[in-house]
Parts: sequence; structure tokens; C-alpha cells
Amino acid sequence: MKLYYAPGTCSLAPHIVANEAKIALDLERVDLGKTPRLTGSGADYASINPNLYVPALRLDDGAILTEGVAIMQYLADYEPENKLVPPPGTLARVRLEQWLVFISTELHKMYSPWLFHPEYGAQAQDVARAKLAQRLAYVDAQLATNGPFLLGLDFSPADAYLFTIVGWSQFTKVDLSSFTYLRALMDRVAARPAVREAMLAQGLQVKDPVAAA
Ligand SMILES: N[C@@H](CCC(=O)N[C@@H](CS)C(=O)NCC(=O)O)C(=O)O
Repeated sequence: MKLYYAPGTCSLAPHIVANEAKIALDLERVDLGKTPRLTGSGADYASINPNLYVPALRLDDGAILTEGVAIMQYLADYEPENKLVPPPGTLARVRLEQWLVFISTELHKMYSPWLFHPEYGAQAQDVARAKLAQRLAYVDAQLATNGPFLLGLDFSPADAYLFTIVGWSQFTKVDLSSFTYLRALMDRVAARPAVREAMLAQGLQVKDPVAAA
């Protein structure tokens, strides 16, 4: 399987999930900064995902899967013995889906594009930051009572996704200082070997493991 990714974007989350599930992925970088968007092998990314965004996953039979939430669940289910996700049909699995959708719609799409494009104006950014402050306070409160991970005691793809998206806070001036449990989750996820390997493979900076533990 091949993951199309761009460093520092949401495509880090399925990469982490693959590492946690011990799935060896081929990686192909997409240059999001140029038109047309080319991949590392020189392909026009429009022929892989006509919507032009990462991540996309090429399956071994050539089929293309898009949407990070779907890709993460596909990867986690691919190696069920690693128990990264609760079994389909259980309430726990629906809780996972609840978190994945929440992160996608209430966090991911609030940081991006609004906080990455100053040209959208201060008002749009103020609204996005205010919404994020409320949503992140909710996550923090959930972690305080049901943590240390989003599903409780066990790491899941929801934590990989949350880590990836909330990791944008420093670049987008989203203040996490009052979210003690969320910051603890960020450090806990950052210290996981599978996460560090994914970040290093994408050329991202990783924290000192002792400091992050
Ligand atoms: N709905 C997609 C959105 C993915 C997305 O927003 N990808 C961003 C990087 S985090 C991207 O590639 N943006 C470039 C673009 O939209 O043109 C998903 O959840 O996978």
C-alpha cells in the first residue's frame, strides 16, 4: 500500500496509524505548493485524487482510498490483531467514529483553511479561534474524566488524528495553555515510537523523548 502525503499535514495521522498497526507503507510525497501538484515520482496528483488534497491511499490492487477518517479505519482494521480499533458493530467503535468525525469537522476544518490563510481576514480567524477554544475545552474536559486517551485507557486512531491537528496550534496561535489534559495527551502521543518514526520519515522535528514522556 502507498500513502500519498505532504509533511506537516493531516496525512501524518494515517501514517501514524499504519506504524502502530505495523503495516509497512510505501510513501510518496505530494508537492502541495505548486500547480500542477506533482508527486515524488512525477505523477500529476489530480489523476490520483481529483480533489487534490492529501492523504490518499493506493491499495495493492490499485484502488485509491481518500478521506483520512476512512483511511485510518481501513488501516487499523487491516491488522485487527493489533487491536487499534474496537470491533465493528460495538458501541466502542461508534465512539471512535464519533471522535474521528468531531476532529475532522470541528477541529481540522476549523484550523484549516482559516488559520493558515491570513488573507481570509482577522474576523474569520477570530471566529475560528473562538470556536476552537470552546471545542478544545470540551476535549480537555472529556480527557479529564475519561482519559488518558480519547477512548479511555487505549490509544486509538482518534489520538493520532487529534495529535496531528492540535499540533498545528503553535503555528496558528491557538492557545493550549489552559488545557492540561490535552497537553498531557499531546506529550504522551509524541513519545510513542510509532509516532516518532512517522514524523522522522516525513522529515518533521520530534521532541526529546525524555522531555516528552
Ligand atoms: N476531507 C479531507 C481533507 C484533507 C485536507 O484538508 N488535506 C489538506 C492537508 S491537511 C490538503 O491537502 N490541503 C490542500 C488542498 O486542499 O488543496 C480529509 O479529511 O482527508
